[in-house]
Amino acid sequence: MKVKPWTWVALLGVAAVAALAQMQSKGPEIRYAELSGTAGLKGTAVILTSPGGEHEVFLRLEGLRPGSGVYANHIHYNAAGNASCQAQNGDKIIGLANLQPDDKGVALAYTRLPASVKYPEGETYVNVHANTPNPVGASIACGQVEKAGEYK
Ligand SMILES: [Cu+2]
Repeated sequence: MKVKPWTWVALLGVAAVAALAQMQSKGPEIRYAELSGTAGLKGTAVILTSPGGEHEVFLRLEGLRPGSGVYANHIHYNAAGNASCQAQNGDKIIGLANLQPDDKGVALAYTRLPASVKYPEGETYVNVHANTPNPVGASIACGQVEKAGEYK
């Protein structure tokens, strides 16, 4: 029997999906958030959870005022699993490294969290807080965390 060309395309497709699934089984679980906020603040958070359960959080925020100090930021969640930026109802937090803008107003922070920190169930968001008048003030930038991929 002669195999039609489209059959090969389909088989290659299946092989590619299987290969990707194989790769994902060894890779980290990936979450991300697109942050936006007051006065043109915007940024991105990427949260990698290794198969061993450790987390690495990369956060970049631009639009801060150069020389304006350090900014507290956290992953927020709650017991109901419905934490949202809009509601600002994530009353439980995982602390992240402070953000400090460079001379262009861009801040980068990297945080490693041990496997003993379980990533919260349900909805979570990354919140950056004002640093005046209190060291941890109101939200100035926020992004809802989405899941980009996970190993099975
Ligand atoms: Cu917070």
